[in-house]
Amino acid sequence: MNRLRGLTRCASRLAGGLARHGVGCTLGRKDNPTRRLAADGTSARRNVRVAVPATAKRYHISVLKINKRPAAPAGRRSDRGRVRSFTLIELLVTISIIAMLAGLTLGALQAARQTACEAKTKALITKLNHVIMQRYESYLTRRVPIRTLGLPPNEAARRRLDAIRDLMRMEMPDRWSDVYTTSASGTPHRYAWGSIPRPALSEMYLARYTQKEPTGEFGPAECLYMIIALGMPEAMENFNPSDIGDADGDGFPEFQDGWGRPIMFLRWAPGFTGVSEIQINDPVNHHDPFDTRHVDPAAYHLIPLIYSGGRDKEYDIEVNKTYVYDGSPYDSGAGTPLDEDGDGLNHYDNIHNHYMAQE
Ligand SMILES: [Ca+2]
Ligand SMILES: [Ca+2]
Ligand SMILES: [Ca+2]
Ligand SMILES: [Ca+2]
Repeated sequence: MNRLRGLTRCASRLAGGLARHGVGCTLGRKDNPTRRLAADGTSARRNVRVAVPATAKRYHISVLKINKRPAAPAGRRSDRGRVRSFTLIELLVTISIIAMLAGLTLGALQAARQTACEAKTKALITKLNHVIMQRYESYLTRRVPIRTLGLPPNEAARRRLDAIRDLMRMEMPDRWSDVYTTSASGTPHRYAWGSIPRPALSEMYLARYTQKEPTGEFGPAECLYMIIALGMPEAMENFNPSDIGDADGDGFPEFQDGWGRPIMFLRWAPGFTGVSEIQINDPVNHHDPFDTRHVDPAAYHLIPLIYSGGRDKEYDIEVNKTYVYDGSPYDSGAGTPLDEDGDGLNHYDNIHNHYMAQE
């Protein structure tokens, strides 16, 4: 019993000492605490057991939460509820990470959009190539209204070749001057040989032109649309309304690429020979198929060029607007890479049919 009293006094002194250091505790029997010492209103507790002999009744000291600083006054937020603010560096790092992630996302979206534009352009040029080449190759067997009876074979072949080229120019114009003028030395709106009226399709083009005069911009693209819309109306079902627009608002539509720019057209593009993979300046091995008797020894196979400016929307391909056909398809220089705006050649990203025609 004396030992128990001694132990109680010891525990009491310990609790008092803790209380002087801001530690709240209770002292009493475990199942019935009898005294509370220096309680400060906190809730969390942990137990400190005091070793006692096995014969003694168990006492325990419950050590309440240790408060190093006084409890917050009423009406003031405690540490637990206080929101920790960011430092400037943390804020800048966070903004940088967000900007980097946003940049990556926007970059991926932009790349996907460009890929979609390229795919649309390639698909459209493939269709245009199919339609135009059908028309172009039909001239291999087209009859022309010229008289060659009694002429030497080569002379007859020469006249027929000239007439076919005249017919192509009139039925497949790639500039408005092909519609409203004639060859530099020929009869207006007629074949070079003889006084033969221009074909009916060419008359339709002229009527369309005189109805409302187009602006000079995008003439080759407007001619491409007109060739198909007026000359091959059944082929128009291959195209969607979204493939067609009027970039210069002159009432003469154009087929438009994935970037909304007109798709250009050159019936003959001799200057593109150095760029093309299928048009080779080799009159011997790639002779003009319309010249069956080789009456034009320098003539190599010309293939219509259908092209988009590509991602940068710049064509940088010579059209030679002032050129007027005068009997030779090879002297216009049309199709030659040309720095139109002085910022360097931008034709490398162009999309055209001189690659895809091989696929
Ligand atoms: Ca125009
Ligand atoms: Ca137009
Ligand atoms: Ca380009
Ligand atoms: Ca350029």
